[in-house]
Amino acid sequence: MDIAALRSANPDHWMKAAAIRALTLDAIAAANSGHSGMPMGMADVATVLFEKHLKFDAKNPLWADRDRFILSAGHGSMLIYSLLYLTGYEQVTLDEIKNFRQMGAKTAGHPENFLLDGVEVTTGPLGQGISTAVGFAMAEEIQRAQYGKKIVDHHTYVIAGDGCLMEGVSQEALGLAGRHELSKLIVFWDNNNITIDGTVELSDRTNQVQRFKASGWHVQEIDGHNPAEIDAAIEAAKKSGKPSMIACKTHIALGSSAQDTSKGHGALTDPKLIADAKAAYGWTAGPFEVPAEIKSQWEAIGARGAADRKEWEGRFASISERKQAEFNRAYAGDAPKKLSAVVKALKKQISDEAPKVATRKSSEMVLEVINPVLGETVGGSADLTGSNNTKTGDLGIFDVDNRGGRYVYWGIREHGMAAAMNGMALHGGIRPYGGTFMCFTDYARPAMRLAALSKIPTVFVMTHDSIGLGEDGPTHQPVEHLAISRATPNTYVFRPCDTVEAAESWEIALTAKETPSVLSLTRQNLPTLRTEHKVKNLTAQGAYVLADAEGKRQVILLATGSEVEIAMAAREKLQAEGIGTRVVSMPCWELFAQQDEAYRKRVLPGGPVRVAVEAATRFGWDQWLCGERGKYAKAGFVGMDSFGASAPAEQLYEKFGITAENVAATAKGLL
Ligand SMILES: Cc1ncc(C[n+]2csc(CCOP(=O)(O)OP(=O)(O)O)c2C)c(N)n1
Ligand SMILES: [Mg+2]
Repeated sequence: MDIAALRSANPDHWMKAAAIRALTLDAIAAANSGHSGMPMGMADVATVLFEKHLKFDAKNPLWADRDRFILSAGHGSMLIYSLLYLTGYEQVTLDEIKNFRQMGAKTAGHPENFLLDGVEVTTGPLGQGISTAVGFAMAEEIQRAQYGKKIVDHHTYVIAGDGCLMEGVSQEALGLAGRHELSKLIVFWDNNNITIDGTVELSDRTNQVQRFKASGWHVQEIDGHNPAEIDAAIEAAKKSGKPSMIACKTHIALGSSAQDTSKGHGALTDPKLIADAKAAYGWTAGPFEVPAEIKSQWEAIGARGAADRKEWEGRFASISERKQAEFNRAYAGDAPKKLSAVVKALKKQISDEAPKVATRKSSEMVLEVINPVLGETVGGSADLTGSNNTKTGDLGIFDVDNRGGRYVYWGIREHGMAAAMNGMALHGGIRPYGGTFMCFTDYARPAMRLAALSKIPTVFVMTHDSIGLGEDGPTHQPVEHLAISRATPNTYVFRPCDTVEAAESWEIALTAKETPSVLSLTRQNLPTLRTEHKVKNLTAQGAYVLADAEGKRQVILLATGSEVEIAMAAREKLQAEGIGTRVVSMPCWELFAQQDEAYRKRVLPGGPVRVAVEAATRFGWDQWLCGERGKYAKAGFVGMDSFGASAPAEQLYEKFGITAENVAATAKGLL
């Protein structure tokens, strides 16, 4: 690579890009960790993108109509931190660059969306950024249909590496973007042919250009160090009616002795290597120094969008006040007042009518009243629409010729769906929910974890939540998935026992601002247990006394979802024998854990024996079976300790002993 020739061909461009490379080297040397090669390789692409194309205003990073820039190759975090610092984002000071990867710094090892406004997506787990970006592009289309091009008209740009493209989820993302002709999605592939173990050839020979083309993308191949080619390619990508991939041939760790080798992937900290690389760049400034002239050129880039933003604000002010308020409300993630009113009305109706339905059907009944008053919901399912009951009448289907459609046929792409839903929520203005079978939580898991970590209130509608699904058998019967979901920090796991609890769960899920929800719903019918109407949302307390003991309280039965019915039947048996028994419904452990100790002790007082019943593994239950202050109550558990089996649901409940008789016997055995 003839660095001198690159320098002399475009000196202005070169020095701006060199600032990224130098800051990257300095910050990583100071941290003694990080990934130098990727920012050094992609600095030219990023410079041209920010200088000539990206619509942003560094002083107003959350401007709703900004272009979104997503660093899918999140290990190259110094690329985005350098860009944010250079262009003048206030949150990224030089001190932040100097404190890269240190305790309390906003410049974390990998970019985290909740630490910095300029970071749209938390990335690092390869493949997530590009998949999440698909949701951004879909959200943009939906919002444009709702508010018009003068209010919503921006691009989503992604930098993805070899690793992002090798991850399976990238194909789910590609297929979706191609099918929906998401023409405002533009992906730069950092085609450096290097990963950690060596060359890409060690593990892959996929022709990425053909793969993207086969998936319906517009593809260009360029020299990723030639600013004119980069500029022209972005220009062409913007004009294309398809999503665009620009394969940028680059050199990892450009200009250093580690160039084009896997050694260049990680932290380059050797002082001589750094000095030589800077010399090759013609960079004479000291560590962390950016010459004033270069910094001011970058700051001018950061201010370039200010005029655009002002014009946009003028256009925004010209739409009706009602529309403005609606837009701002949806962007803020605030639910309309009507939400609670329709939920209450439904609860009352259900308590009166007491239907016997599966909670997946309950969920649909709730969505039927919520979707019309919450214009920002976007529903969908990974090819299980009729099973997940996620589609309501008024939504319309999202498609190329119906961008306003609020229902997405995600196809058999649980992971891609979950990531894209995260993207929709992060874009702003959209409340996504999507369904699959609870068992396939596993297939969506990496994006569900990122939703929790990134504080995204995505709603995962997981139906067929136990052996109660019956004949499809153990491949489809979750037993460990509640535990996995509950083990994830910042996640609400709702397992409603009837339609009233389902309505309450949805209300909480759709008003949460920073917490994703998992709705665990049955295939089999359940009776309405909340037959006495309560205006208050009892699920918001996480657990509550559904039926109290008559006489001396000797037993507390704890249950969720489909097993609350069983607990109620066990209570009848025990009461008939004069054993005072309380039933506690626990639709959301996480919310119960958040209640004050006094409430928790009122619901679960010490003394009585406790038996939990749930058609899942015991894992996690001991925190509730154990008394407050760590003293074990006499406790039992009725549930699953193996995989299920293929048979009708009622027979399975008998076979695995999840019956009222067994619950009552377990309690009596403890007395
Ligand atoms: C899902 C996932 N698996 C593994 C890793 C660890 N990892 C970080 S970067 C990397 C190699 C990525 O190669 P590439 O995207 O080509 O980046 P480059 O070496 O070119 O910077 C790996 C395996 C990760 N971050 N995410
Ligand atoms: Mg690579």
